[in-house]
Amino acid sequence: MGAGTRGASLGVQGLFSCIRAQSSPFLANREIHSLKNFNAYLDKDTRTHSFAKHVEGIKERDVAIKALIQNNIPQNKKAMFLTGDHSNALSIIQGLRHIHPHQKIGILWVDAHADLHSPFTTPSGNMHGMPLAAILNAPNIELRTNNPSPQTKEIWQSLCKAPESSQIKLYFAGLRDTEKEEDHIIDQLNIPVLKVEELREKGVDNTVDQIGRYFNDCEVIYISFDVDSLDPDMVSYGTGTPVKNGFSPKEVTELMCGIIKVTQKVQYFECTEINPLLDTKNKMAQTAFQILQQIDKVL
Ligand SMILES: [Mn+2]
Repeated sequence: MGAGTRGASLGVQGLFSCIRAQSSPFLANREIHSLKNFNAYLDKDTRTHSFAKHVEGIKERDVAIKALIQNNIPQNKKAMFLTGDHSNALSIIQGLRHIHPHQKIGILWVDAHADLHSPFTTPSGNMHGMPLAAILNAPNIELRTNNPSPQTKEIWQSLCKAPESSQIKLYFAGLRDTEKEEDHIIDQLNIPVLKVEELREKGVDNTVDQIGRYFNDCEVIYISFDVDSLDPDMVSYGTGTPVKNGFSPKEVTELMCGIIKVTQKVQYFECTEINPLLDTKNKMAQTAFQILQQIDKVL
């Protein structure tokens, strides 16, 4: 529902297919909770919500995601979230803030995009570009380009609500396709950004130390891995918004595993935006599964 291109909802099935094709024990002995599919909302008229497409469905899913987290993930439990598009992260992180109401949560956002748009600035209306603006409650009214409907504004505001005592500290990795409205928030809130070239110049160990230090005052860390952080020419175009010149699978694996090992605070890991309909032979899901296996060993 959050993506502009259809097919991301098949991403998790694509991942499960390749796990099963390899007869991997990855899914065995694991507590698995699934969410129902809300895609009937894709067939509804979206004109009321042109600056937050399918936001009614995303709101219904928000309630379901938060309930799933509340009922199944106690505060000390580790969890891996496999999602269709990146709008899910909005509700996952807001839900996790309810089970960590007094803690500072570090977020490592591994993505080609900053996902910092709001209904007031979005050029597309696609909500997978908005999760972080909701989480940071940064609607960016000063740079508004759109006039969302009262109905959109009301639902958007409800998605932005989180326990006030929970704090968020964000670090970007792999950003290379942002808009000026997003750059404004990055500057304003002083959010650090690791570029692909910077990782190559400094090396993984130095980079991991630097990010680890940044998260020193966080009690728990969430890594959000959008597969479009990967280089499509090296890996696959099986994702909704591919951007050239991204990380290699090895680089992104070493970076994320390094953060997990150095901080010992990563409790939540998310993998998102695999789109098998845009892929050849499920290559993106296969690559993501290789990465997930490495993550699972150290998480
Ligand atoms: Mn994203």
